[in-house]
Amino acid sequence: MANNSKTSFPLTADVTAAAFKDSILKHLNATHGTDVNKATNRSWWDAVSSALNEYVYNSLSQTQRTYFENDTRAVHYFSLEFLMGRLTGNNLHNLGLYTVAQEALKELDINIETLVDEEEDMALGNGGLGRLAACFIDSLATMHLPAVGYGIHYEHGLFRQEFQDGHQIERPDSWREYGNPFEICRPENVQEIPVYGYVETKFDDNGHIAKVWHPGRVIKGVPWDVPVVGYEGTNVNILRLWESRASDFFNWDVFNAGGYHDAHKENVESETVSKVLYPNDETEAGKELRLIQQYFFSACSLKDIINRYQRAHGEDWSKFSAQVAVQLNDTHPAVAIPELMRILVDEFNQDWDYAWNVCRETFSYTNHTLLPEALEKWSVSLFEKVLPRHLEIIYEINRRFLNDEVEAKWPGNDTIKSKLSIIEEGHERMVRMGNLSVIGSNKVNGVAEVHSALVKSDLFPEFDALWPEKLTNVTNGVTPRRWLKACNPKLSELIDATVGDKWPTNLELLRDLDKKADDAEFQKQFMAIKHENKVELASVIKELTDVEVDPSAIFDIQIKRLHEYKRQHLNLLHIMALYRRLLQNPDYDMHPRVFIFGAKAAPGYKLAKDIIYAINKVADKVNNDERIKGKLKVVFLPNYRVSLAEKMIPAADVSEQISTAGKEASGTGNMKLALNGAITIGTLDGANIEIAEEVGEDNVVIFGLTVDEVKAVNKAGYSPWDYYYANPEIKAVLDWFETDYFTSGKPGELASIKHSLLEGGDPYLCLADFDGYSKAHEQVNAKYIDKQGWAKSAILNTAYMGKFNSDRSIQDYVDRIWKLKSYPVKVN
Ligand code: GL9
Repeated sequence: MANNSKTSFPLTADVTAAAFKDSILKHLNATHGTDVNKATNRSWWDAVSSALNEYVYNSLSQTQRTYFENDTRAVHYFSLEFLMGRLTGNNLHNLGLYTVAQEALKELDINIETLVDEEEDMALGNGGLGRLAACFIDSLATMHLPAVGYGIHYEHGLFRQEFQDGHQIERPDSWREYGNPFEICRPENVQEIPVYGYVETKFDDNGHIAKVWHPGRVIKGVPWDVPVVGYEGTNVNILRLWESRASDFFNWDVFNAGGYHDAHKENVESETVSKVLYPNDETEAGKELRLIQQYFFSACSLKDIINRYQRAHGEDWSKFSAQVAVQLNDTHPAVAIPELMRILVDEFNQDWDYAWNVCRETFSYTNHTLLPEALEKWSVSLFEKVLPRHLEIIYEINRRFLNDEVEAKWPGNDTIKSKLSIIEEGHERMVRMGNLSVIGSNKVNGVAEVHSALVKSDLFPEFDALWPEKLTNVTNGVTPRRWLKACNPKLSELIDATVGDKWPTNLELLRDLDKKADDAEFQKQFMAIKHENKVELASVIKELTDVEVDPSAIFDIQIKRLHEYKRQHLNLLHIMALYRRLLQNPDYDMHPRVFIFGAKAAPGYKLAKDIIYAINKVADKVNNDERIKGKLKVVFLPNYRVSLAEKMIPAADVSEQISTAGKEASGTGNMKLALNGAITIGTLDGANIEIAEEVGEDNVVIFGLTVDEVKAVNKAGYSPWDYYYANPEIKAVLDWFETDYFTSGKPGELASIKHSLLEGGDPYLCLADFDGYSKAHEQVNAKYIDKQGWAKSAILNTAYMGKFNSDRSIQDYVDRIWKLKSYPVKVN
């Protein structure tokens, strides 16, 4: 590498390693108050971040000024989760400063990789939904689109996972215990958010009804801005995260009146709102605090948007929906709909119909799951307690919707009315946030073709009949900056040398790699890189689990939240079957395999935790069994998170995407793995279907029941016992769970898995798909042994993943929903 090499981006073209080094040294002292003799890794990381931020802040100011001066329409992405991961490497890459920083640090005798490992992941999300939000804001900034991400500044992100004797233990995540260099507090934009209390009905002089909400408490929202650096660094957008604090003026009265305890209690309760992220995965939280979180951040964000709007347009609301698009990431922020109604009607005295039009043109909603347990509902009584005025507004929205729109379409049809009503009648009346979201939005999208089709046909068929244009699809995507360029530098270099270096902003350019798919020399280079990545992952595995794995084995990876529908236990059943085959026949023909898992289970999800425990126990046994001669290894890496994914994905040969058809809305890990040259073994579910279409059927291994077959099986009455008795291997493996073979001296410790698959009815059809899955794995094995054939398929996976770029997803949102213009910033 040339000394003092320069970057290739115009913005940072003149930055030399020498200059960057000087900047690091300057900040080490001037910003962080230490010096080269005392500096710890943490101080060096701080200093590098500060040096980097000089460029970030310059672009940030100019971007915000450009948007303001052009009075741009902008999208506001409302999400309870942003799973950002680490920012140092990402921001260096996006500014084109990574190599410069690497060189500068080398001169200081510091390894850049050790340094970026100092950074805690910003884990303000659970999984795919939160990571999608992070990829989307990266694409928005890269595509020079005016956008703000809005969310919660959780003090604790997703829990840290440890294993104790194979059991998952949750530990608090304190990602910003000692500060975070990538966020800026903005006291000038603090908001006050009322909750609780009661509504008073008043009559004005003309006899008009006015509703006055007398809140029981006010929570202060303090914004923290995280700059979102687009690729090439010209546009820097903002992710604004709200921290809750006790409101000053409200509680001092209580305090002064001698109620120290009461004031303190209220302070604590207010600060609790942004304390923790709910660790649920596709389950409804159903907690008062969660509803308050949803309202708190939605209300803060709307006030913030309205303040900005009013600076340009005063109280002329006619341009509001032309300037402001709000995307609701799932139903979590749906309470923003009645909140905007409340602001327009109660605070700015707008006519109901007028306000309702503004609302409907402003909001759009993305549905991320069909699982009934994830469709949010709040009890009417809770709503009334926390947000009494919003409940009234919801009733009015609902009354007009049912009486006008539904009645016009289906006169006198009470069955349809009760299905479409925002209020679910029953022994406890509930507010259906999904229905509210559809009724209050102008577009509703699913996240992959098959999922969007099911949203129309199964979840919201009547809404689709009522508004045929409203329901649409935007297939998910992932940012190739983080998920190829930054995480797989060796492959990225090879790609640069083969198709040029423009692919990070135009992933379709990878298609040209297909010309090299049959080229023996290129195959060798491609697979050599995969091998080096596997060697690196092997050392991570050794460090984290003390298990030695052979990088020439097939690395077969399943990484995602732990959930029955994702079927980690199907993977486990198959591993146990392989183990059994090897025990029965030591010459059983298979290329050595390493099955690698990463997954957190929701703390209250008992069976998910049992599955983790079972995998760990089977791993212990298998990994230490000399009889199978190292042909089979199983590892479960603890604390799966974004930064660990970045180490696992480049090293995968096989990508496990084995959800029951119809259950995984899209998946995005499937995209990251295929992009890095892994071959998918998967069901026809979510985006797997589109991946198979893009990469071609020779380059994926598909198995299992289709969506329609799953429906048919369930309709006919599925009995897992049939498979148990018909297939001796299934029976043997299931019975194994009840012995103490894997839990010496403690028989029955793993029995809950067998139980769920038999007496429990096997709701996700593991046994029905077992045989197909097992045969698919034989196919994978045969394919791997054909070295050229495998290399070709791996290359073609990388080559044909262009569609799954999150820039393409964002372009679809822009064309179909947001109608935004891009404003590339000229930075000087
Ligand atoms: C999810 C879906 O389950 C995934 O299939 C989808 O890829 C993502 C993003 O659209 O959304 N919906 C959902 O609730 N989660 C998803 O991953 N869960 C978590 O984020 C934990």
